[in-house]
Amino acid sequence: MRIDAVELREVALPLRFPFETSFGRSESHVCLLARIFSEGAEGWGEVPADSAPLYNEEDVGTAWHVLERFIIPAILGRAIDDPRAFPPLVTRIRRHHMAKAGVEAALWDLYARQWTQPLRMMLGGTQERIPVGVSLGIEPEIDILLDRISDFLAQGYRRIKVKIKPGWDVAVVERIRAVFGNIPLQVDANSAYTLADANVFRALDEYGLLLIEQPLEEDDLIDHAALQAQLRTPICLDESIVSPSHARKALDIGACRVINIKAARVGGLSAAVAIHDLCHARGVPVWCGGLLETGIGRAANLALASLPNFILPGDLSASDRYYEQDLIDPPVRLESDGTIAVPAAPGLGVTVRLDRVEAVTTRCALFR
Ligand code: OSB
Ligand code: MG
Repeated sequence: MRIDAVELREVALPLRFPFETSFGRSESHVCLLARIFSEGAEGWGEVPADSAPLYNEEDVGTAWHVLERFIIPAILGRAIDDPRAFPPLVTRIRRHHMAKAGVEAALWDLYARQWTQPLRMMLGGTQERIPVGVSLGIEPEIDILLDRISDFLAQGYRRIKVKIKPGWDVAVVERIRAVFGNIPLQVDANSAYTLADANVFRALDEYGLLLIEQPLEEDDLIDHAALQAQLRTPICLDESIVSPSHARKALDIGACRVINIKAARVGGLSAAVAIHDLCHARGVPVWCGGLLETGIGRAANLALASLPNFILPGDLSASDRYYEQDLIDPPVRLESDGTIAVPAAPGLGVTVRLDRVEAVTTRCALFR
């Protein structure tokens, strides 16, 4: 695949409902879309960096800069016959994982289309339907959250994840258990606590949660190991696992018992598959996380989540969980059994609606 040109777009899609985490409140999803042109074909990838560096250190501005100056020049005019040849071309560029992951996803889309296979097959996926859950943000009042939970359970979502932060934690979980009983439930702190808050997690340990996601600092493994030793509930790391080597080290020292895999956080689908394989070999379950992706990023996440060790329900909700109108046809839909079908058409397996992409584009450039 000769890389003829790369189109970069910044887009902003309004969210149907504001989404609040311990690091802030979002009313729209701001991301970059990479479209790679090769020998008459094209592939799409999403860079789910937000408008501010709050989840990790990237935002759409840093991603654009690094793509324009370093990542795109490293591939333009080159023949890349396999997307696995891309990471070595950009390893000298430190981090900027979301920026790299968006380009790698577009290369995978092109590659799978060239083989007329769904991306799932090219990645070694085995599952055709993914059990999915929903991630629910912090609300002004618990009753609003309870209403939203009953709505999503009625739609068929298989597990509920709620965001927590200091002051919105044990009492919230207690109310959810009181109202909904023993539903599959987990919490995500997005790094809002320190080891000095261990008592909060010992209290949460009594509620039979599936897991506690990223309780402590985003760059920490050591304190997570100390906290995990005090809990029966598995700790699941998200922000702290930025590469296969971080995953290995976290498992070696007992910093977590579950990993949330996001290709965007670890530098691309190849690294995501490597973390999946490592966890599989060690009997550690994984699940596919999300970053509010449009259908373009969501389709790649679904293909990844089809690998055999993605055992726990993913944060892979339907298009209508976040968007009035997604950028793809058909939109991602929830089946009545609480699963989502992995696209079966070649590549990402979805059709990008250019008219809708144009309508939400705030910045666009073509590099050739
Ligand atoms: O920590 O998993 C997270 C959204 C934005 C940033 C970080 C996270 C999230 C979510 C939502 O929890 C996942 C999704 O539904 O896409
Ligand atoms: Mg998380």
